[in-house]
Amino acid sequence: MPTFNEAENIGPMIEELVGKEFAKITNADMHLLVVDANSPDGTAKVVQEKQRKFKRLHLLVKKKAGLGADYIAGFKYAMSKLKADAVMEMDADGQHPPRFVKPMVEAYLNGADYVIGSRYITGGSIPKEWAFFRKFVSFTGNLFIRLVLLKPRLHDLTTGFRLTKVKGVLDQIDLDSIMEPKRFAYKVDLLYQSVKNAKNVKEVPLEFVPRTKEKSKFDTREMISTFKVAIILGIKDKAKFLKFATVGFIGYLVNASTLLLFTKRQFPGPLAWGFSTELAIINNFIFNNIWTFKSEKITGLQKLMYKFLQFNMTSAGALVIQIVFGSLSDILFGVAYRQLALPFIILFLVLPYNYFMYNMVIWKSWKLRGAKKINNPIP
Ligand SMILES: Nc1nc2c(ncn2[C@@H]2O[C@H](COP(=O)(O)OP(=O)(O)O)[C@@H](O)[C@H]2O)c(=O)[nH]1
Ligand SMILES: [Mg+2]
Repeated sequence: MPTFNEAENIGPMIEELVGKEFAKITNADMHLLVVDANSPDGTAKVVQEKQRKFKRLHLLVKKKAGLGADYIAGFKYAMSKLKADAVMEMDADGQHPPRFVKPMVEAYLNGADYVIGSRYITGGSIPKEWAFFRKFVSFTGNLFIRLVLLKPRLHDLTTGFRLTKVKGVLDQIDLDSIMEPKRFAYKVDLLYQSVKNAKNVKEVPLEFVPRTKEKSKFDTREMISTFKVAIILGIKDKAKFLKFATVGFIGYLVNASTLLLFTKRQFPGPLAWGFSTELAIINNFIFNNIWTFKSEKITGLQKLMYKFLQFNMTSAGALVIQIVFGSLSDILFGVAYRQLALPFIILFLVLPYNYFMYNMVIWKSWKLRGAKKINNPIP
């Protein structure tokens, strides 16, 4: 729990979290580590007083280095000094109500290695008091990051309330090279890397409540840096994208050459088009499977058949896009512009569509258990 000038909030927070909530969690050894950025208002003193009452309360006071950097110092302390099995991120100002800690821990005990306290799933919420514009920015900003990072299945990528298993997830991340450690944007990079390492990601609802005193430190600069991190992470996967484009191009060559061959052999029109297109689809499926998405390679005859069928359906979706937007272009610009319209439609619609579907449907690499199972009894 990072603090900067939270002297008023930290006392009641410790009482509620350590005193009340930790007592309800009987099958995990819960500790609170406060990482104070040398707050001039005496936050650390309040914590020290509470330490006399609570044995499982720890304090790390350090020079203010920004939220991300201070969190990282906290993670390192938790891993090396406290031998933590998992760490949580949580604000001190009451915006993350302590009663949501227990379901997060339950999700972890039920096998999740990364748990997201989510404001955008059923049961979660952003403050009703927020003005419409703020709600809009929060939701669309988050949606933008979901799409850029190709993680539309996760609903809250910017939440500050999360649980990370140390072994296999946090200990695989190079914490010293996290992007934007001085800003809130570090959260997006940390999430991206954690989700990559995690085998079982789970979202648990969080009711995000408004801050009681003074205003938020999140401003336009923070927002821009958050988007920046998302975009950089998004294009980091460009090696994969290049392979995808190469396979697509080879698919085109297969399509064109076999069409020529079938035309020479005087196949009936629909057969020539149908066979050559299907050969291109088969080519794309095989090479994407063994090359572009080799780390998510589909194996086993049954799964291959199922995925190949799905792949054909995805390709049919691309066909629909071409028909709809091709016809639209015919109406708007006339048939004479078809040769110009085609590359535009392929480049800006079909390619992103295919890439998205391949990543999210056909070669989906990560597993997300639904939020339904949150209330499972702890085994
Ligand atoms: N250690 C540390 N804590 C910080 C820093 N900036 C903010 N915090 C704490 O981080 C939490 C979230 O900050 P807050 O201003 O409430 O962010 P917001 O809720 O997103 O507007 C609070 O507990 C703050 O006290 C910092 O630079 N260092
Ligand atoms: Mg806050």
